[in-house]
Amino acid sequence: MTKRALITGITGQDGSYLAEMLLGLGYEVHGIVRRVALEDPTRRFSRIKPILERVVLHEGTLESYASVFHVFSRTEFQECYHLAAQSFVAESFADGFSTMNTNVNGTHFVLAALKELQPSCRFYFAGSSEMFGKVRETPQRESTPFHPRSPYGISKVAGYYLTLNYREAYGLFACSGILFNHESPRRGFEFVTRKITSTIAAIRAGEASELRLGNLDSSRDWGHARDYVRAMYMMLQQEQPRDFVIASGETHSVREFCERAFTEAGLDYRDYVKVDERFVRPAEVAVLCGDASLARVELGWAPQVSFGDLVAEMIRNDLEAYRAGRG
Ligand code: NDP
Ligand code: GDR
Repeated sequence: MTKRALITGITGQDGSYLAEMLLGLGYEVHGIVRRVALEDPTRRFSRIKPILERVVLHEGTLESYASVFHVFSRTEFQECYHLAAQSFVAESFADGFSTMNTNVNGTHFVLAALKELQPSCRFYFAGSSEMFGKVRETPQRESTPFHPRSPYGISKVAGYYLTLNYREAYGLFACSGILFNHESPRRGFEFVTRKITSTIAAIRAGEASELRLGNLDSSRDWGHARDYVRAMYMMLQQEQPRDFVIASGETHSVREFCERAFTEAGLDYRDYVKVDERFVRPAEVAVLCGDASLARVELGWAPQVSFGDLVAEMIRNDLEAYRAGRG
């Protein structure tokens, strides 16, 4: 029987890679998209353009239980990957209320609709290393206590516990991936890695002269999104639902990312990078480094793309986009 999967957030970085992977595995892939996206398909569907004809899109928003309920009342799914969220940490300081609304209520709506209508559908929640925040131990693993440092991090802790509660209280096959930062040429432009690589391409094209960043000393455990969506899929194929940390196990500072990326483009980052207080966060997560041993042992998951290859791929893509007039 063909398996049917629903992806919330299918237009995002992870949603687009996951949709491609599931189509490749023979799944029928459905996604929830917002009305604003349907009205602006050229821009909003850019990541899923190559697969648009092969996926089924449902208009809906996470802001409304009725909207989510409606999707589950019409089609039966075997797997649900709940990726939709306000995912930009800095924005969550600017508007914590809407971040909470989308991320906490949105997750609760999906879980409640599943329990009501499709209790046998397997559920994946997109948890985050931001839940560890002010870290209590390094590297961080599944048992490390949470100490979120932003409304976004708090919303993900709430989503994690909602998922756990629906598993324990109602027997749903519901699990959370605690994913560390993962990037790609499809990363949104406001996230630091893409901000760096796209600005370098603009500098090379003579359209920018500097790169203004916040905290250069913060460090992240960066992997490639394609590797990380594979882990999401693997989590839903387990015999029993269980939560996993997904990480590369390496940490690099923002400064180091800059150094690599500028060097890759034949430039010296010290000539272009300026620190700008506007990009410094009210509370920062200083260093993240994950321990994905459990996923290696239990799921057989391991990342395939190294930090160096990730930076090179992102730079190549942005330089090429400028050359082709798509910058
Ligand atoms: P993106 O920001 O690229 O994508 C977010 C998606 O959520 C988009 O499809 C967006 O739709 C959708 N969305 C946002 N708000 C709503 C809403 N109110 N109703 C319906 N859809 C909505 O995120 P990523 O792909 O990078 O991340 C996927 C998930 O994983 C997120 O939950 C994120 O928090 C989490 N995560 C990401 C990590 C990373 O490093 N990338 C690490 C750990 C967790 P639209 O296109 O219309 O805006
Ligand atoms: P993060 O990603 O907050 O880790 O969340 P982001 O790329 O935004 O920041 C990473 C680090 O870089 C520092 N930084 C800057 N960040 C941005 N965006 N812009 C800047 O100019 C800048 N200068 C320095 C930040 O302070 C931070 O320390 C991402 C998102 O995908 C979340 O949804 C996800 O849950 C986590 O990764 C894991």
